Amino acid sequence: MYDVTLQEAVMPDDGKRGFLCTDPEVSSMRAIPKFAALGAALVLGATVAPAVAAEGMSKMAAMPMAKAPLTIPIKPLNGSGESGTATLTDTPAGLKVVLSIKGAPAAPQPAHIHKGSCAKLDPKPAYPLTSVIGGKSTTVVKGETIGELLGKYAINVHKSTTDIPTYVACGDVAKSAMSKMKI
Ligand SMILES: [Cu+2]
Repeated sequence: MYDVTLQEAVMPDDGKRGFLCTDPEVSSMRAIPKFAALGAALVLGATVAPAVAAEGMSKMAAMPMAKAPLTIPIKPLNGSGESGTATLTDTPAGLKVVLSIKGAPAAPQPAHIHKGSCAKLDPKPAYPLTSVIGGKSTTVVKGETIGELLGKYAINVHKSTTDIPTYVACGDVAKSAMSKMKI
């Protein structure tokens, strides 16, 4: 577009390398519209941005109430003394599952979403969750929603990586669990 000839040059004063424009007309005249256009784009960007933000806000306000997080209690099993909560949130990336367990060891404890309920659990994991370490675990399960899991799935925590068969905590993905929970 611009017929600008650039020439590498060593500045005599400090020895730093730089680029010099060899055509005085190009540097003084033709280069100006380019910067003027850039300035206009910046001004335009500044005025457009709030409009985009406002649109985003209205979209958020229009989201259904199902987007509200669901917190379920995680109850101890087999005398583990481990209990806490699982907070499920529908996000654009998938179902976010955050486990917060008290009395958990520092060593990793495998955790999953299983089909069924804590009382009658399908032993085969439906979705793996990030192992609980020090009582904490956060996972985003792609392609899942609270609505899909509600009343049909449970979240369980296993004793250790070497003792998977022993369950230490479990919580049913159910809305009724919320009312039983002490916040
Ligand atoms: Cu499991």
